[in-house]
Amino acid sequence: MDNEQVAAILQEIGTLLELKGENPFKSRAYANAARTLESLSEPLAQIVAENRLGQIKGVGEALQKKITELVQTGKLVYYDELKASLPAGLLEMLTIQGLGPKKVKALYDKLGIENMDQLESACQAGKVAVLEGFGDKSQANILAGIAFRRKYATRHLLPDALAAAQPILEALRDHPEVIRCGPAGSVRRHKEIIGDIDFLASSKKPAGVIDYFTRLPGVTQVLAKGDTKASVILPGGIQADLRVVSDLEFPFALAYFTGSKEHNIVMRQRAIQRGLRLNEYGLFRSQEETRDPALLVPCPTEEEIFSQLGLAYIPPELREDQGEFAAAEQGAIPRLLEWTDLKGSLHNHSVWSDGRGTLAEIAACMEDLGCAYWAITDHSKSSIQANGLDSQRLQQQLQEIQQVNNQLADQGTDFRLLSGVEVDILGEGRLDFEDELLSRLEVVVASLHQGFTQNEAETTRRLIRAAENPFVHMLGHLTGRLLLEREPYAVNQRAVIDACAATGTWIELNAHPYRFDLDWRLWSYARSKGVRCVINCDAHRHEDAGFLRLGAGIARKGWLTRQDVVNTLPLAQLKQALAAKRSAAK
Ligand code: DGT
Ligand code: CA
Ligand code: CA
Ligand code: ZN
Repeated sequence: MDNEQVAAILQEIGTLLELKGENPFKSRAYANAARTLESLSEPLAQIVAENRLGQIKGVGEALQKKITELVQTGKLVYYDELKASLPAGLLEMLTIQGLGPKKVKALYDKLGIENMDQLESACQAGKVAVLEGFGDKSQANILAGIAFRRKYATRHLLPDALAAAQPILEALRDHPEVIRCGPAGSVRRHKEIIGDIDFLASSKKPAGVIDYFTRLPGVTQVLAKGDTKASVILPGGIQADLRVVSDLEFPFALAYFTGSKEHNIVMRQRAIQRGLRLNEYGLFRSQEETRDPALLVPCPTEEEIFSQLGLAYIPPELREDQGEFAAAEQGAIPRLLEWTDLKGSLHNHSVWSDGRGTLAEIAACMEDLGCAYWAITDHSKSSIQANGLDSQRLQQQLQEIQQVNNQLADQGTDFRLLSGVEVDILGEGRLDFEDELLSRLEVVVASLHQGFTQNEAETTRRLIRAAENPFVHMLGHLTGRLLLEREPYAVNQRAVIDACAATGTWIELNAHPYRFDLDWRLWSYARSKGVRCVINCDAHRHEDAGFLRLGAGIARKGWLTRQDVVNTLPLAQLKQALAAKRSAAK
């Protein structure tokens, strides 16, 4: 068990003890110890092995025993028993706004309420209002808090969060008392799923900025409001927090609130190793926690903070503690892909299957957006629900693409449509079309759209067989996941990546925000195997071209550079790249 896991359990023990009504000093001791363990610079396993737990401040004998048990066995009998002694629903009740351990304990002791549903019924029956320490207002607040939790499931797709954040950021930039501002948190790190939006601003008059923020159009509810921070609900039910700091503090607060939490922990450890302390207020020449301005190491920008800690600048997308520190120490952070490097998308649909635009409309629109090419890869015949093309219609479409391209050439335009198909991968990895037909198409994407229920070995075999076909350029949306809707199907992704490496097959990064598939966490592995990425819109309408930008952000999270991404190539080179696998197979 690593330091973080041990810290999380100690933290939870503190909460459970509070719920049991134990001595507050006891529960606080656990919470404090958890914080201390989080910022340790060496693994607990080593400290335990060398019998040095006693040297850590705030870790007495009883805690030493428990930490040792956790580190050595991965379990703690005391914790398991404590947890079993209370209903599991109590912890969930703590997530309701305004309900702390004391109140949850009172509700449990006096009314026997064990979970959120029971709490809701009790409130509706008026039983909570009459309890000592509660009252009508408190009961109404609890009901509102429960409704809120239900309605606003706290996970949102990235583009929804970006769309909600955009007008707020513009409004903040317009405010005369705002010096610097920007997004932080998971939005700035370009995570595929967002819990809440975090804004940060610097100002000499924070209270005025907070007031302005809570009154902005689009703020549907104010959850909390103080002098320097506020939480609100934006359209779509997304929660947004704003913190306002001094401009001196801004870079430190930005680094802190950008996270991730895991990344921050390593940053703090690095500071401690250098005899410094890093927190949201600054970097201080101090051996203990402080925010004393006299001890501050001034850093006008985030770059300077990294530099003080012996690191090259780490782009926000990489701040996940996934190897960025080793790279930044050696000055080996790659120059990441920019979305403007992308020249077009190689997996898109038209009215011929389930898309909206005609071929001529798509060509005009994508040319206008500045693309160099756009592949038309409509569905194949087995995708009946998506109006998939049979071989005859596909051949008609080929002719129409030729006509559109001829017209483009006559107009002296360099933009071209590319012919193609998104061919279904059928049972045992057979494809929906014969090789002969595939060989006449410029771009072949092979995707799984059916038979998800099969076991992992079978699905993996199907994908590998598709990759082995010399006419398949790339595998589409490898895991079939639909974020917040459908789990990925069981597939051994690394085995498929290995097969793509062996056969010279590319893998799609499907940039549809429901998919972002292949996941960013796997691209480092694919890259290490020499597998190239294609960032595709899977466009069904013109607006979907905007997915290229989102996909590029996900590719950046996957450490990808321009060289790793096929559709950064200009048309002539792309055509060579498309020909390579086929000629190698001859
Ligand atoms: P989200 O909102 O779930 O999508 O993810 P984040 O990363 O935006 O998380 P959030 O909003 O809870 O907090 C924003 C950042 O603040 C987070 O990435 C790191 C920092 N932060 C928050 N709480 C802690 C903490 O307990 N310890 C440390 N080290 N950092 C924290
Ligand atoms: Ca957040
Ligand atoms: Ca937050
Ligand atoms: Zn598709």
